[in-house]
Amino acid sequence: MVTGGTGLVGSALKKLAQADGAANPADERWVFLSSKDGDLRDPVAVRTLFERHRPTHIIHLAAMVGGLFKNMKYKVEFWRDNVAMNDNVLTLAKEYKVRKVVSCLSTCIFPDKTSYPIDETMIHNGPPHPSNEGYAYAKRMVDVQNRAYAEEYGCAFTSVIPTNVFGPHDNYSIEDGHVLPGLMHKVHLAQQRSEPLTVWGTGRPLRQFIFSEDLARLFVWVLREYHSVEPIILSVGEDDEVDIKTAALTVASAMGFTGGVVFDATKSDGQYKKTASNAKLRALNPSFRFTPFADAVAITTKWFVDNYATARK
Ligand code: NAP
Ligand code: GFB
Repeated sequence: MVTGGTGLVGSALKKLAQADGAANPADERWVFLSSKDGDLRDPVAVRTLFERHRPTHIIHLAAMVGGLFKNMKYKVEFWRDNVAMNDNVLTLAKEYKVRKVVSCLSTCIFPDKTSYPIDETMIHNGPPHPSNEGYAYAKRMVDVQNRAYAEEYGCAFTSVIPTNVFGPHDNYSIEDGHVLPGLMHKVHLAQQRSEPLTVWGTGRPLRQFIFSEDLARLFVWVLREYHSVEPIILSVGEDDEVDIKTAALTVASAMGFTGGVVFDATKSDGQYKKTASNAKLRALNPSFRFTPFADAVAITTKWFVDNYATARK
């Protein structure tokens, strides 16, 4: 059972799980949930879902999610909604004896004042960047819950820590989305209006981006092959980190945008960097290969333009 099965990550997972010739064992049945199947903030709705589906394994993706600017605006809701969803899912997973739960943290929840590269042992070593402290503390509690359920009840609950994700089926909202989908939307509009592209902030912050379809492959690997309660970072390497300016120019190039690019430094840069190490992943899954960033951006921008009418924006 995949909660959040209709979002950016869930859609990539659905494409993988349902791909022709997917290496799924014959007895494997995947269920992808959206909020229309039940509001996970409501314990009664969650119980109804567990009664209906009796999941043996759960990939728990559902969350209130957004970029820097949405996080700055709605810290209360980011905390309350995510704490409620996470507590309901883990409580029922224990009650229904689910064999494994893989939940989702994020590299933005790590301490803001930290040494680099960040690794999995550093989650609780200090406050997160204030811009997303509502989301970050809610997510950090999943790690605490996972360890508590393992110690007290022997539950096989674990979590992954993806870096910034992008791909088809993202939320392309300029106000509430993440940087890459926001820039794709802005480039599309700038082309239509013959205007320059406005990049928010200075363009100097650094980010590691993971393609949603790569992340989906890693989720299936974690579900089947990773058996620790400790979180594992799922990210491209430190060397693949790019600054926001480079990311913006990569999007513009992929979309054939030739207009001007301006930087609105009155808008927040947010965290300057959150450079994460993927050494643990590389050690456990040495053969995994990431899609090159420019190729993944090209795939995503094509999807966005082709599906502009129906894309979340
Ligand atoms: P997304 O595109 O916003 O999708 C969110 C999913 O959660 C949707 O399927 C949504 O259902 C569902 N959902 C939201 N509120 C719900 C509720 N109250 N009850 C039931 N379902 C609800 O998010 P995403 O980017 O795929 O993120 C998936 C996971 O990855 C999240 O846990 C997020 O924290 C984590 N993550 C994301 C990023 C990133 O850059 N995107 C980075 C690190 C970690 P509807 O479609 O019905 O609204
Ligand atoms: O993806 P993003 O919104 O969130 O990236 P974070 C924000 C960075 O991109 C800032 C710059 O440096 C912005 O100034 N930026 C430039 C833009 N142009 C744009 C634009 O058009 N839209 C947006 N959104 N940013 C988030 C966390 O941090 O990371 C979330 O707040 C989540 O909780 C996510 O975990 C993965 O990478 O800064």
